[in-house]
Amino acid sequence: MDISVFLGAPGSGKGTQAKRLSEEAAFQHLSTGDMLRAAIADGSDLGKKAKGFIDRGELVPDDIMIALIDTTLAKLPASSKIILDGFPRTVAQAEALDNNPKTRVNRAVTFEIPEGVLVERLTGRRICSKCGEPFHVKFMPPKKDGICDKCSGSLYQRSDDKEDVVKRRLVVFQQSNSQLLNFYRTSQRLKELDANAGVESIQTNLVRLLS
Ligand code: G5P
Ligand code: MG
Repeated sequence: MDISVFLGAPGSGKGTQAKRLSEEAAFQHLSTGDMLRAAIADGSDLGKKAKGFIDRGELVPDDIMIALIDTTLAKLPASSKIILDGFPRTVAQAEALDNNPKTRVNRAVTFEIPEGVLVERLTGRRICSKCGEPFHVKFMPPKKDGICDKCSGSLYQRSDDKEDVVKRRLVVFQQSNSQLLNFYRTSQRLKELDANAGVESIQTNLVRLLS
């Protein structure tokens, strides 16, 4: 497997860019946040365990997340080119990937962005309930209010994109991010991306970093 992990603050654009690359190039996009939200919508055991943590803006415990990603990766062919969006969030999760030779991470891209822009990006985010396309009420508004440009699905706001939860998510991110960056920096796998540059130019730079 070829595994790239996307690191970066909530709202830094990981999901937006990973979705574009999975549509335009041969990358498989795996977002642990999307998996957990799907589990909550299904009412599964995993969803029941994760919901409280997500709604408070806290991390879901490592043992749950490591088991989820292990099972997901085990089902994929060895030739897969994978983007992990939102995993790992802790050094324990990063070590779990590396401990299995089949899932050792090839590179980690950190989405660098000034913290000041993130609250507005997150509280203004809207997502298509049908195809998952992300929009923003100000920066990427849909052509028709509340309706997806791509598939005409209706747009919704994530329950953890309310301002108080967003602020907690940003604090939680700061608590573990520098250790995670050090983990990949010391093993020469860390690549820095300017994530405050416009969607198209970010994508061009990203493709270069992933090749
Ligand atoms: P998630 O789902 O992984 P976060 O908090 O890590 O959530 P999030 O919020 O999904 O990350 P993102 O994917 O980086 O952020 O951002 P995005 O959706 O692409 O873009 C945000 C907004 O900015 C959108 O409106 C978009 O249109 C706009 N935008 C994007 N690019 C640009 C740009 O270039 N310019 C401009 N102007 N705007 C742009 O995790 C959710 C929860 O799940 C649990 C945790 O509880 C977590 O809080 N969880 C885990 N817990 C433990 N371990 C794990 N590994 C976990 N994974 C998930
Ligand atoms: Mg995301």
